[in-house]
Amino acid sequence: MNLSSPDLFLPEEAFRWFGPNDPVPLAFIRQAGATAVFSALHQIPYGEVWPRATIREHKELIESAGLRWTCVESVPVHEDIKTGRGDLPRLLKNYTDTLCHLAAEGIPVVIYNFMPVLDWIRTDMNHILPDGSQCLHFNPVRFAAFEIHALQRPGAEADYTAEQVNSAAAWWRSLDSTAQGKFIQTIIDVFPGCKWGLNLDDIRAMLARYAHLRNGGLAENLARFLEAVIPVAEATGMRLAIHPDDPPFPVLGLPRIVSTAAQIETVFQMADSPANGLCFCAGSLSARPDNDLPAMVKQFAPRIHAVHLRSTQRLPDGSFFEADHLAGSVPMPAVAQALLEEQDRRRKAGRTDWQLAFRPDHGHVMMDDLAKPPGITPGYSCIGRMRGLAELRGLMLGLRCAKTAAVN
Ligand code: DNO
Repeated sequence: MNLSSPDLFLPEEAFRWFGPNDPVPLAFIRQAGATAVFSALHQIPYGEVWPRATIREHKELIESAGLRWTCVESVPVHEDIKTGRGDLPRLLKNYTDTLCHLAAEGIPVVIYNFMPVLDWIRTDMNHILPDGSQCLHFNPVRFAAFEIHALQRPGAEADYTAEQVNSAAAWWRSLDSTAQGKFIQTIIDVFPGCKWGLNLDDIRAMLARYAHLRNGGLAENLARFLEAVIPVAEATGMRLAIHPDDPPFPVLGLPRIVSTAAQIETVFQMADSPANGLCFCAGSLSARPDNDLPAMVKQFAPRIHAVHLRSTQRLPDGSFFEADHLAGSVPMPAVAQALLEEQDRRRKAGRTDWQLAFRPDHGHVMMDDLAKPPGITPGYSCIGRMRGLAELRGLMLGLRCAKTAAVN
């Protein structure tokens, strides 16, 4: 059997690329075997239009390295759209203009998220695993220390057990002021691809802007966003993919609306269109024990437009770390199988866009990467992601071969 045969109908392999300043260059991505990148114009401030010429330049850069730009990750949603205040008509028009420009350049998928204030959150970017490699880690006690002692968010204690509050205080006291400062930056400097130099007062101000939102307010604001952007996506042949909350439970006393199957279903109902789809992020969703990942792939399959594959290991105290791609709490073979089946269904239905693209999401810092100077975006090391991609590629091939063998 020819393992590179197009008849195996495998998903497209992608890597995230943060642009010309990414310490992992396009050439390495190609050497890892990926054929596409998920990329964005990180230099453009949130809320501004992405000019078509700048999109084209970025695309040409990617293509000149022998890769394709098939998915934008992300066109960020401005905080005013999430809070429902400010010059919404201008912001929504800017977003739809950006979609039109991307569509005109032939880029079909856009990922975005609707997480208030912060994108993904971890409490340790260099958690050392028994084999000496490093991964990202979330510990609720340390996050409690951030909320209660660093941010001093009123009422934060009420979101934790007495034991967690006590442990958080003890842990916070064990840090000297340099370590406290470093820990705070770990939490607030997590906007992928950009360094904003935010401080605690900035976060307090951002949080205050959500204070007026009643129950359901964030969902209403997402519905307003979808009402504006989905018709434009439909008209231009663009597919939008919302990224789940990471972690998939409430933090900082803020609402979360994309953490569970029921919530994703609600998002789909807000605009009942194939253009209103999902970025299936296995790692994010897996940090919640009641998310059944293979079942979620099956439930949302027709509207999955982008895929992030990684795993987390949940621990009894509510913490989790990012495990190897084929280890941890995610039943990756069943997830991969469900994705392959969705591709087969799309092909049978005669869809030309049957092929899904996945990227190995995050990777451990390991081997030579451990000795590199700081500069790698947390989670986006080269070697660890390449290991993940290689393992996922092998898994998909194995599943395909097993199917072919069963048929013959
Ligand atoms: C983290 C990423 C997220 C994702 C955005 C999408 O590594 O998966 O930052 O790109 O949330 O908008």
